Amino acid sequence: MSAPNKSYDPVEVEALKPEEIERMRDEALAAFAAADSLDALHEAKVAHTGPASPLALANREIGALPPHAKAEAGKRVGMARGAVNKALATRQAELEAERDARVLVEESVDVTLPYDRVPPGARHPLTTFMERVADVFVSMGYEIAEGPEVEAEWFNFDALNFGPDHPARQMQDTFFVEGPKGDHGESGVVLRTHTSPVQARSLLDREPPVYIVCPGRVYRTDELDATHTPVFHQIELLAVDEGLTMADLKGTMDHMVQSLFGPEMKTRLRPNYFPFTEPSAEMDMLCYVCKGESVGNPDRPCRTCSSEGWIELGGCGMVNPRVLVACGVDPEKYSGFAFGFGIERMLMFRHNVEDMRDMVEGDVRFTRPFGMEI
Ligand code: FA5
Repeated sequence: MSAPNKSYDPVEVEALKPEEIERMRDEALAAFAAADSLDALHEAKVAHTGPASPLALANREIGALPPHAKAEAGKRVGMARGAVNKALATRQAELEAERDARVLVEESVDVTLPYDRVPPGARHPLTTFMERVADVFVSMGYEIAEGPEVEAEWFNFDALNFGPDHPARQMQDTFFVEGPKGDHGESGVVLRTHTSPVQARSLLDREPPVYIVCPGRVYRTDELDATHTPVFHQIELLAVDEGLTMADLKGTMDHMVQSLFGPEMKTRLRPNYFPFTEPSAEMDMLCYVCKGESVGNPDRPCRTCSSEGWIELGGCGMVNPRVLVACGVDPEKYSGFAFGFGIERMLMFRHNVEDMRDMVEGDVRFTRPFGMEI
């Protein structure tokens, strides 16, 4: 093995010449200064301080120098590398600070902006009110029942003891989807005019005792005006059991109005006629605004009940035994009561709505004050 060359001069090694080292250093410093992003700086770092960079290669040359030349060459290369690393760290810090400042501006959040420009939707007050009424009966053990809106004429009329010539069957009152068919006038198809056909459907579907409540949409050929709409909602109640009387009907209705309007509320019955109930009645509830105190009291008029003290709720009565027979229920053993009323009218007087058209036009200025219940 040959000894190191004692006369070896580092200045003579091309890569270690002072001007070469200075050139490498200056090129590195220029590259760092020119880097205008952290990515560009990273590329410059690899090129000028990585294992294949000119200064790293020069550093490797030092190992082959004789001992007396190593120190001087090492010092020269070391100083150059120190300057390069320092410039790299300085430029790195500058570019990071620039990036942080830019991100702060670009990603800043204006906390004064509205948090949500799309107003949230909510269910219609008719829907939420109808469910609230149904819940009163569900809490008493009633079951929710449903029926089709496009209904057989038989369920809508015949099963409920409407005679063939009853005026409600006329085209002027009922939307017929299909007229009666054949020479014998077989049942046609109608848009149901009330929720009462669900009474017949429920009795055919179940064995007594039957306790059902049916909220739903119904249709009549009424013009849209302040108190009528051709599409509206009703709630139907039916109870069929042994020993039910009109007193059960009244007690149930008293409970409903007290749940919805307050404990001091009560109902009253007035005679009426429905083919499917016998006896039949119109049910009124005490005016929840004046509690009847406006009657005969001109100093305290009440707009809600027109100073009559009572508000009409809907129709009711004991289920006509003919309906029980048509649905296969023994009227000797079972009796029942039924009740049906319009949701729009109830919502109107509960919230002092003067025009029913406001409920159907879909204007959020009407629905918003009812709250955003979903
Ligand atoms: C009936 O529809 C019977 N089925 C109710 C019934 C059920 C009686 C069970 C006996 C036993 P009536 O035709 O009166 O009854 O309608 C009931 C309610 O529907 C009315 O009190 C009213 O509040 C509402 N109503 C009727 N027509 C309209 C309409 N065009 N727009 C809004 N509400 C209406």
